[in-house]
Amino acid sequence: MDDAALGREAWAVLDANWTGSATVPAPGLYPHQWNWDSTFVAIGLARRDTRRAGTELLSLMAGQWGNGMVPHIVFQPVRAEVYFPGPSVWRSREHRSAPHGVGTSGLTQPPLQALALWRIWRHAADRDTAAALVRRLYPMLVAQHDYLATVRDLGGAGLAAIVHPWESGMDDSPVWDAPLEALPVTGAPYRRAGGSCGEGRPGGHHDPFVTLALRYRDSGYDPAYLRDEHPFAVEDPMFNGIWLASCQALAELAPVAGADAGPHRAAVERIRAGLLERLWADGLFRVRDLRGGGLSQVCTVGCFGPLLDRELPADRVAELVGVLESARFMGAAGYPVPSCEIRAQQFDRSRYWRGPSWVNTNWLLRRAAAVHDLAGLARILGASTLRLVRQAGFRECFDPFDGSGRGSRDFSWSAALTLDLLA
Ligand code: 9WN
Repeated sequence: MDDAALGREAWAVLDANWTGSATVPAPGLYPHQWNWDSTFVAIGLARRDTRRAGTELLSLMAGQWGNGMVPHIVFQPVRAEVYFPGPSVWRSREHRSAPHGVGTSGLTQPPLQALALWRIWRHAADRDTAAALVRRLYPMLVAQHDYLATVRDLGGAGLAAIVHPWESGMDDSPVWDAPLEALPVTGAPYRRAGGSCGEGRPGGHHDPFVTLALRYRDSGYDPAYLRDEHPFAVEDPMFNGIWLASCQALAELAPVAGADAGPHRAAVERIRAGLLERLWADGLFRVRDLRGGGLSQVCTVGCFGPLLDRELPADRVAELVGVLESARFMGAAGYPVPSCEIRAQQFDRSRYWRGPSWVNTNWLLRRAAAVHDLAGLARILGASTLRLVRQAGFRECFDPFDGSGRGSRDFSWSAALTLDLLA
């Protein structure tokens, strides 16, 4: 299939998944607006359609809570209870800080929005529309970053902690196995519907997932509860690497919004120092369990998140790229980048975030390669991602050895990021 035909197919997927103000991740299984899915869609549209990319971000931010949190799901009213856990579980509307016109989850996802806005700004042909969008979104993004820097600095060292695996966007990654196994045993009053687990997902993880969400909800989404009692608190290199890149983006957008870039530059330094001091061990960034588990031994695609920092010291970049290109990851995979290192006992080529390759993480690593002037690596990541979607379609994820598709079909971020790769 030539580039033009692939592009047309990508647009068709995005149009089919468009609700009129947002793009759902895929037909069927995911009928609402998801935080980082929508933001990847905005990134994919940045060079193609400034207005639609902006609408995507604005509709997500309509779910932002008064405390700055951007929720991981903004529910579509018509299909409210199709997905579990739906709005009746999260009960966001009962919380004083949540928006009242729209139902949302009570958790967040990686803060990619400022990076997306920067790309829209950078590529927009219509400068006035882009500038107006920056001015509108800038205060919302500042509030989001303030929330992360205060409520989520559970380790007290400048990094944001996630309080549920769903917040990582990589739900069943093996890095959560140990913290989940260490959870106190409690009753699980809700069982997640089997259908929501989808192909290849370990249903066994979902009871602790729901229990954790309910405990946080029942605290009234209380920051003091998160700090003192919540049993899952983890510093994740991908979440924080994305946050750092978004702080760099806000520093560049601040003058457009008539604001001072200084606080964003300070945040970049703080997050970088936290990443290097707290998460770096044995040649890689690792996940830190703040509830006593220490640093994770297993290495996943998330460990490369801090490569998004264009000022990461060159020796660290070289070490990380060495691991990425080795037989632990790209070197032994036909279709990079496997979501878990191939030699790990937990590696499973067909199970969701435990082995398959994903278009969104390939895109992030390609971006990381580009900011470090690693043109060869960026080219390989772009070309192999296009090979995957050409051969198997816009699937949710892919077998890293034979490239066959896994999970949902017509998956929005796979289509949208393809448009960016083709541009
Ligand atoms: C829970 C929507 C989301 C993605 C995540 C992916 C999966 C949800 C689920 O689907 O998570 O948020 O139902 O398992 O892991 O990255 O945002 O596509």
